[in-house]
Amino acid sequence: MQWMMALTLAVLGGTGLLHTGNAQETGRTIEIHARRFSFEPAEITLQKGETVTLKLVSEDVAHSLVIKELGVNREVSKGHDQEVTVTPDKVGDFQGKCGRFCGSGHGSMKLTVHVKE
Ligand SMILES: [Cu+2]
Repeated sequence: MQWMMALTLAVLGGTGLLHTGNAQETGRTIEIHARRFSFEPAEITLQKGETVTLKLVSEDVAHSLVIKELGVNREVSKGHDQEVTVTPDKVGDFQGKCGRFCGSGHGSMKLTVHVKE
């Protein structure tokens, strides 16, 4: 089922607003640590039009980072860092969350993404 979700997001991402992928693009890398029950940092700021690599690191169990509006949906298990690139093309504050149930505090795993002009 995961791949279907990824495919759906890829299709949605292709409709215009945003582009994500695994291309070897140079640019800023932001490391995001996931652990029960938070993301560290809990807030990041991106520039509109800037391609940034988000490096996901899990410190305990499997988590995922879902930022629906930026087309991000990536699972990360302990010891298997994941990189996902994102190029936001709209300004605003977007809410990321953990998409993989990881325990009682799962619902409080939030990541706020600010996209500036
Ligand atoms: Cu979780």
